Amino acid sequence: MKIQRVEAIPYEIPYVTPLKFASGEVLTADHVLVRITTDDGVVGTADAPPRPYTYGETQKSIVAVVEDLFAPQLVGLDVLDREKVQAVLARTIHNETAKGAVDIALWDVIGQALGQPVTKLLGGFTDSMRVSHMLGFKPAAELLDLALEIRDTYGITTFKLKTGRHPLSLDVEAARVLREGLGEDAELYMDANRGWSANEAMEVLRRTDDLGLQFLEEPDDAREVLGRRRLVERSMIPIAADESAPTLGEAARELLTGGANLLALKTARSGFTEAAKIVGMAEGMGVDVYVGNQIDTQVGTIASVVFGAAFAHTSRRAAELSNFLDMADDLLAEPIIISDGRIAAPRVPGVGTTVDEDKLTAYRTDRSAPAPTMFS
Ligand code: MUC
Ligand code: MG
Repeated sequence: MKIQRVEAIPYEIPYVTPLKFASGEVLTADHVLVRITTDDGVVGTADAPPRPYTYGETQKSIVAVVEDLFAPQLVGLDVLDREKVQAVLARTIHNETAKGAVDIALWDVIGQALGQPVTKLLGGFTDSMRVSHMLGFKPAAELLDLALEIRDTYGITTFKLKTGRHPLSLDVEAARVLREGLGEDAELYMDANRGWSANEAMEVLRRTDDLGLQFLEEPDDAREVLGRRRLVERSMIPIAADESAPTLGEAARELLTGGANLLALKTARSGFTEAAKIVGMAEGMGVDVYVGNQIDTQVGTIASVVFGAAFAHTSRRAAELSNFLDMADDLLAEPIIISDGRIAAPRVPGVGTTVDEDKLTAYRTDRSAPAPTMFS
């Protein structure tokens, strides 16, 4: 079964609740849908969410890299020759989100061709994932109201608080208000998206010492190696690498040089193939991982569920799977259901990323389409 066509379709869906964090803000999902069609008509799908402020990829760069650079090298390859595909992608450094989407779309093809859910092909460990919800910058009282609403509506009891604000007291106050309002049983952790210096992060850790935070993600710029190492050595809670470790090699480097002792895994930027290698490495080194969120649509989220549920190591901790709730609409044909704080892994062959074609026609921006209507 050979790859016949690789498409990268830009589309835009607005956010109802924009997400603001230390390194950026998301008002519109200006993503790229990647589609791979085989010579016998199987179509694999994946979502690529550009995060320009973090990785430098844009919607335009993803379309260009997928269609102009990767597609000519991929067309004609057998979909099961996975290492040949990886060699094509690995030849070009960076562009992780474009590569991740190509990889996931190919896994979708493979699952459909074999008539098996991809979560089973990857490992088949469990049938659902516990959800963590990510809270962006807001005044502390609003954050608590939102968290309580999410908890009461969806049964979610794990929250990631976006931090990295100045003055630091805003972050500390938000964490304190959430802990007091959500109670001791809620799981709370912070992600500063490099917004602090290492010493500022130490100060926040000191001031939140009594709040039972699970861990701290990307507190400072990991390239300032000595400051980060000092922080990891002194912190009582794990320090997680997110954007400092998007690839297998970078994850290895951060763990071995003392830049982190916990890893965020994002299928949007690692695909399934590289993410699985990171899981194996982390497991061997006694390092926990958790499935993160690149501010994913439902198409991206279902891929994260498929991956997270496949392995014991990824399903241990709650995964960030609910920020599609902030969007006005989505492309996934069967909307994701969050029930009792969990999302079920699809049982259908492939990844389960079937797209609503009418919505795609309405939201894609590469053709003159009818004015987007909101679908209910
Ligand atoms: C996160 O964990 O940092 C914000 C930017 C991005 O790439 O992902 C999000 C969430
Ligand atoms: Mg992060």
